[in-house]
Amino acid sequence: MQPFPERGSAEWRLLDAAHHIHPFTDPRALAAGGGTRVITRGQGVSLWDSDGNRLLDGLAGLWCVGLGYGRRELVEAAETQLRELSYCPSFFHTTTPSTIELARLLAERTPPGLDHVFFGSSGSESNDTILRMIWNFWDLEDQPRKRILISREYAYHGSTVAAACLGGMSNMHAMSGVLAGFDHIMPPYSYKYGQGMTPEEFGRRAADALEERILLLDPERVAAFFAEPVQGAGGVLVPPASYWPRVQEICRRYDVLLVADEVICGFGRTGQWFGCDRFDIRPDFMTVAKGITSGYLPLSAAVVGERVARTLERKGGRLAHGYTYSGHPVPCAVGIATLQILAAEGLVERTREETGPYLERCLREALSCHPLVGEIRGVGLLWAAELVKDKAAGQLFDPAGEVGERCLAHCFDNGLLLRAVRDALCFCPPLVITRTEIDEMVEKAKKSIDQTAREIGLA
Ligand code: PXG
Repeated sequence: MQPFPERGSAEWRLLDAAHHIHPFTDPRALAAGGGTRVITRGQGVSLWDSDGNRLLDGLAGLWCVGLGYGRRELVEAAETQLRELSYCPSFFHTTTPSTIELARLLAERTPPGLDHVFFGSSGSESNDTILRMIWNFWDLEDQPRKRILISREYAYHGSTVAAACLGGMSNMHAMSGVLAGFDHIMPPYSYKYGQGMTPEEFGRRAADALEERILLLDPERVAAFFAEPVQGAGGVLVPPASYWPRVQEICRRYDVLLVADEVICGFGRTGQWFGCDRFDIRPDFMTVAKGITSGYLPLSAAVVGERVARTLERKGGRLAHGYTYSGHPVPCAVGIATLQILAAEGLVERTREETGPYLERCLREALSCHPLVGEIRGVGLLWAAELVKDKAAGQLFDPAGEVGERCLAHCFDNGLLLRAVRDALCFCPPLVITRTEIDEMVEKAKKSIDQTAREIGLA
């Protein structure tokens, strides 16, 4: 039974405006746009709103619903666990079978040497966990001066205080400042920073920015480098092949720990189980969340590599860190079921060999020659089409974001949910998407881009 009454769309909108604060939303813009869209149902890659309109979800919720909506197996996994044991802490020398089993499965699936798992409920929490472990690690290794964290501009690592400082989003820094000890370097965003260079050259240049910063700050003070294999919410920034090998070499040279934030890239998104597999990255930590439960329930994990795990175990004593929901059995049960379905249905391979390449082909055929589209970039089922002011000159819009916003509104009206990062239209559909649904998604996106181009006089 539904625990709330039936209400019409207008009433939901009024109540929402009165009582609900939306994340990353300007309330005045929300009101000016007619209020919130109330989503009531989902199945596969489709969502329906309270007015009965169907929307194709091209963003897998918020980069998370890998298996699509309405999966019976995930609902049953949650229900079975809820009936059997609805909660149990992991604090007092206790835990549950689903918690242990998911930790085992993660250790098995992640790259070699990443075998120890600390659970949380969000990517932000797990990045905070990792950060505390890093500082603790360097203290235990008698290098207490190693405190500085480096990440990249446009990085998103979460919204807790530490994660917001770690991220490189200027609007977030503007809201509450950045604590000392967090530093940001240029991201491998070739369209913006790499014009005139070959991808090989630019990849090295972007990686060298890390070395230059470490030297500037003093290697003895730099604790770790946090980075996504492919920056997702930064606008799907795919690094050139030369980037990751060099970044890893630099981290090793200056003994800087490497954290791979796999919150978006994990669980098949790039056509491999993890972005680390795709780019041959061997990090000291991995952050996972989102796709781990296909977004059905909140769950995240800090996966800890051998070097840090050994030090914490031998010298760390009692870990002074933990969340009420660390290792919660219900999301863990859904996580197990998610991993099982990903494997049983071959969704990682399918993304790599079939749907990913098909999406790329469709995007290139539909949009490569479009006067508004400067670049199409991506990997697996994670893509972006960068809308630009001057395609011939490789020039972005300034200020950024207005055209992307406008295009997104057309997408909505055309029954397609996407995300615009600045002016990059991002595609991150559920991994279960079919070719026919990919056709529909790209067709609707093209129609919306055409409408936008006409409006701004670029068609
Ligand atoms: N790391 C990465 C790489 C993420 O994408 C987080 C950490 C934080 O996870 P939680 O579960 O704390 O949200 C994320 C989350 C956007 C958007 O605007 C993206 C995310 C969250 C909110 C908005 O695209 N990613």
